[in-house]
Amino acid sequence: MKTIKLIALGVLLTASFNCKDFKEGLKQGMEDAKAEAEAAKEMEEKEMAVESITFKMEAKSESNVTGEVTFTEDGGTVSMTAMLTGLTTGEHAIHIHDKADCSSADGKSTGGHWNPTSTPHGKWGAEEGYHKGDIGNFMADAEGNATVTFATDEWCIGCDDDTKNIVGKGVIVHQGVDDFTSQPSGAAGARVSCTGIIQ
Ligand SMILES: [Cu+2]
Repeated sequence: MKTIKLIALGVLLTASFNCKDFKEGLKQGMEDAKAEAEAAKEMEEKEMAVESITFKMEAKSESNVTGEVTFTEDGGTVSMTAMLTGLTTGEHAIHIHDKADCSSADGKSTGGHWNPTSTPHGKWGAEEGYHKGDIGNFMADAEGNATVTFATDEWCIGCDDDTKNIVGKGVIVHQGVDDFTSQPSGAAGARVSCTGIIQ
């Protein structure tokens, strides 16, 4: 009789211990799942975060070319929209140059083209190579206005990749047309408008 009681007690104790373990395991599992879901949500929010920066374009080389340029990063793509006014009617070049410094009257304080991959100058996407700042040419209408749009996944706003980060660079609008062949600048003439890309 005594033995039976002891066995019964033993079974009872084992059962209650197992139950406690099970409950703790379940609790831990639920906590882990919650933490995982929170981390995933955070990642998603980070990926979905849209960053947008806007700068005023400053007239250079005694031109009247002013305007505004906006860069927006969304889902790994940076889009640029430049609204310009005061241009001469016709085609002009626009590039990203190496420095965000528009202090000189001729805009040359921005240095040469932004070319972090040390490739030849060319048309964007060209097999022979192109600078990360080789946006290209655009048309100004009869009133001297233009809207330039461009988008690429080869830029970023403030990321750690120096071959992609446009922050600290400058936007230059030229009086002339980029011929996509002259090295290293495309022979696009005077720099008529400038802004620094400063975050
Ligand atoms: Cu240029």
